[in-house]
Amino acid sequence: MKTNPRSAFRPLLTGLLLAAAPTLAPQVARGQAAPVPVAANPIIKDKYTADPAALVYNGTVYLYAGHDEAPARQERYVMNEWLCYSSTDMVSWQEHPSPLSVKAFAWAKADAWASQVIERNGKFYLYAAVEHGTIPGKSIGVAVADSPTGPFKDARGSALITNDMTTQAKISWDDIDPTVFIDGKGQAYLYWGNTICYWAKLKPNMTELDGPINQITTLPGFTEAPWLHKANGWYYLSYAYQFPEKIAYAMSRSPEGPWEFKGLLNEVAGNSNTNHQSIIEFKGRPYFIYHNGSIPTDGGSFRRSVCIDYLYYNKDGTMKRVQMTTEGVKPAK
Ligand code: FUB
Repeated sequence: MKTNPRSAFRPLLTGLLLAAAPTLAPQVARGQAAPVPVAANPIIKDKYTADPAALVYNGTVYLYAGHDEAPARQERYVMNEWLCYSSTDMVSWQEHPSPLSVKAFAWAKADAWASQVIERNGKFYLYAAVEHGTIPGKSIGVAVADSPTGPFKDARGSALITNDMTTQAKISWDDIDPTVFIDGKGQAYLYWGNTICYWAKLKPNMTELDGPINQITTLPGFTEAPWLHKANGWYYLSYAYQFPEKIAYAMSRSPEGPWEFKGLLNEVAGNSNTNHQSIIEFKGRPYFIYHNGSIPTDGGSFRRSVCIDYLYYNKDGTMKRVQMTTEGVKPAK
């Protein structure tokens, strides 16, 4: 397998997150110490969490994340399982037992990379990227559960997407970062990729492709981490842009495109070369969920942490640039 260039990245971005906290500028009298902010971000501090994907279901937000387990100073991904948290206010998060590990996919050999869960007809489908055991390269598996907290079981007994199904990219890790979406007519779509953004329809059973694998070619700087969401009649395709990653996005009137590039949504996240967003609306407010590397002192590109900040739309449907903060969000009512 070719070396992933990101493993050689040396982060130089420490402090970006803390620098982006304008609400921390109180009226401080001469000689008085500035108040210490209550840091809601990162939202989980006892584990390193990465690649957030949130699901809103029955008044609760379920947050799925990869588990960064690399020891301090090891600059490589060590990820063996996915994690699951839930909240009814976006501030208090309850941890659930790990819903899935790489071992649940008997055909896979390593790397519990990015995932997303979606509900259909009372079943919960978890799509995740893993390293395939016999077909060189990354692949995408799908697991199913009766509850959003799992436990999930391999839904096919084989990968849904393998590297030999997408030969256009000359890297072995282009089949990662699945995002799944069901439109108003009940058609399900899977989008994924690294360097190339792919998409395909899914059959109603959610475990088989329903047609060819397509490419989206109008996403400048596409690196990875596509995320599909809909708001106000628009479809939004946000994605990790360039490397180190910012988040950019495109808009369309259809989940099949054409996609019009709209620019940047989020800057490089503090002390992490990846960013990996998830966008949801909960109790009437849009949220931008991402990861950074800000946990002192060993946080970084391979020990990441999930953060949440508000997302705002302009009147014309475009999205305002996200302001990453230490304080995070207030309890949703
Ligand atoms: O967590 C492993 C990889 O890092 C993900 O697949 C990418 O999106 C990046 O966050």
